[in-house]
Amino acid sequence: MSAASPGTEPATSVSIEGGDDAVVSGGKRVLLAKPRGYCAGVDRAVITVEKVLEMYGPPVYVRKEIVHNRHVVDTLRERGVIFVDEASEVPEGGLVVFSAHGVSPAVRAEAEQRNLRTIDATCPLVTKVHKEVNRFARDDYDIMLIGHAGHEEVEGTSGEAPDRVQLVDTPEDVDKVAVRDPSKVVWLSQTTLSVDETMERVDQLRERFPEISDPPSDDICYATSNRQVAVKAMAAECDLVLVVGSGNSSNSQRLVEVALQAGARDSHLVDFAHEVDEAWLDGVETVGVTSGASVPDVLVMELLEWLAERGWTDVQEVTTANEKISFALPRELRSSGESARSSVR
Ligand code: 0K2
Ligand code: SF4
Repeated sequence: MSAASPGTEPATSVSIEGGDDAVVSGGKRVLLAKPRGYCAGVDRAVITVEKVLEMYGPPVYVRKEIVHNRHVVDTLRERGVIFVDEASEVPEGGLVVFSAHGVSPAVRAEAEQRNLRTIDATCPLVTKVHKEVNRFARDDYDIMLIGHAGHEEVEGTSGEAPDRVQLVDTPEDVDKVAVRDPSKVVWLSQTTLSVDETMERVDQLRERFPEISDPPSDDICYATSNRQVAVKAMAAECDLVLVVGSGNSSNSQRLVEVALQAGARDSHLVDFAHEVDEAWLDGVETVGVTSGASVPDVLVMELLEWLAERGWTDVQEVTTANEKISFALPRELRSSGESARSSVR
């Protein structure tokens, strides 16, 4: 994995800002990770749905959750979005948005067959992995796709070349894969995995297939890895790390695991501040706070208020990188919203 992600300015050192230990009683403090929350692909996907609603009016259909966040999905549903599991649930001729996690060619074909109008909110960094799968399949490679079984992104990516892609999720999966020619094997990955766990899987694969090729560029995206670096920088100082994010959000779940592996005494994933169990705070002085790439920052602000009401008023931001990246909207929507920011934030 490269040291600096594209679109990211690495902080020259870990900076901690905003605290004043002298005025804090009982050593209670919050370390707030930066970067956290919305990535460029999520912002683009949420704006896409908002623009489609604005331009065409409800009902707008979205296949699967546009991003894996309960608040975002509930808010858009209230505005007239109908979330469906499959394109087959959209009325003939209707308008459907594909989620940020991407879709397989079979899903596109089904939509076309039903004469659906489609708008694709797949993150460009997911599309990049689809293109890699196509390229290596064309060159007749066996592709080891490291990712979580059943995750929508993995279903879409492997659907590009189902005969050539084998999924590697658990350590045991490495023993199960079979290749035709050990000199023509490549590993690719889901964008939202734990960087460290992925490298463990790669090491295992390399033991079996010493000639395995690496992806042309990192598949785990800048946002996923930056959020892991930030939580790692503060975890060892934290008695508790609270990660705001939904249970089905891979990158959010990974932040809990990374926090624990990096030395946090305890860590939990919560959708909303009211889900924090007061018992988690027993004996706690330093609370770390971060959020997944699909999480509007308003939810983090609510958690900080909740903590402040209980004495954690000293908030120090721990900055490990400054993200500058943004993506253009899907072509169909560009003229009306190029510089917009999503309102569900
Ligand atoms: O982390 P996940 O892939 O489960 O997805 P979200 O929580 O929706 O985060 C945005 C990532 C979307 C595509 O990579
Ligand atoms: Fe794109 Fe990464 Fe965000 Fe997924 S987490 S939407 S790949 S930027």
